[in-house]
Amino acid sequence: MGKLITLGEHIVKNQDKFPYATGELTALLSGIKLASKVVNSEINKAGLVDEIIGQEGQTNIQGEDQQKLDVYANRIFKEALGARAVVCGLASEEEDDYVAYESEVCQNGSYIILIDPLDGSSNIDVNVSIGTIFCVYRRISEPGQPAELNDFLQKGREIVAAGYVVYGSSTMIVMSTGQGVHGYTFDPSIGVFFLSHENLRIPDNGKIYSVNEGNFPFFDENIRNYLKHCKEYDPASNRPYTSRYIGSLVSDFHRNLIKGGIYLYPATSHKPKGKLRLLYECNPMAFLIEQAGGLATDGVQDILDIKPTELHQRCPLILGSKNMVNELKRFLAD
Ligand code: AHM
Ligand code: MG
Repeated sequence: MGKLITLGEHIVKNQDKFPYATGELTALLSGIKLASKVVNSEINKAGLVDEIIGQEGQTNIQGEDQQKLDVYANRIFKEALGARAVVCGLASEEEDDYVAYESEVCQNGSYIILIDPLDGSSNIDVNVSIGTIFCVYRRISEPGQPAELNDFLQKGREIVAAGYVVYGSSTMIVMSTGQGVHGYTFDPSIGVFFLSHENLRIPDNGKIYSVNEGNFPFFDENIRNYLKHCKEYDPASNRPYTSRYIGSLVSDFHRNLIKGGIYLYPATSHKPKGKLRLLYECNPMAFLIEQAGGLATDGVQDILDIKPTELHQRCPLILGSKNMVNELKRFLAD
């Protein structure tokens, strides 16, 4: 690339192309940038500071143990966005209900955010990459009032911006405001995200399939047949495919985005709606993959066309390279 362009500069350079060019979205994205730097710094200490690793001693609304860094990341994003008065409301995997910011200046904000502050956090204590996932909508309630539930229950098609932070071998923000997907890599020595991956496109064909195959006996027959197909020997169609599963959605997604591939977390007999949450896991990733030229479906319809009914609803997720997703859809149609 040869040019040093920071995330902040790149956002400002492109802000006149944002759907509503008021500067508010630019401020919101700066809030995310700041919070992710703070969270990144804390995550990097996780191996050193024993007290940070382990259970917080609380469970979230879905009955899962919260780890300390989940709680920490949630607080940092909530405070960074609230203090800068850039959103009127936030919904988070770590909050039972949505948060409607109380200050008058926040209530005048045009945007709401949905966030999974630390996804894949069960991987922290084994030094595996984890991430933050977010998406942003225009509110549909009247400005000047507290945010309402309906602001959060919009279809993914209405997303204005979405992205993730991957806290990995290097830390990156990958995001889209609806004009393609761009990646920014963090230089920890000077505390700056630089544009490193401009206009990311997922290859139409890939060779990687990512799924928790331990769930094989609990999948529908069509999914089982597809997984057998992935493993068959057929050089003409580039099979067998390569199996890669980290168990950290952001990391699995990021690899497949760069290399081409398919990620699936289908329904199982004991999780009939799958595991992942529509509003702050599936929708942002579906927005990004479509922006990068790929597809995302729950097996029946595009993820972005699902009308949400609950904040924490789950849904099956299949997403990735266009031709691989279409191939899997043919198995589902059988
Ligand atoms: P979390 O939000 O509790 O961290 O769970 C989401 C994670 C995803 O990152 C990952 O893709 C999936 O759960 C892995 O689930 P499993 O261990 O069932 O394969
Ligand atoms: Mg999660």
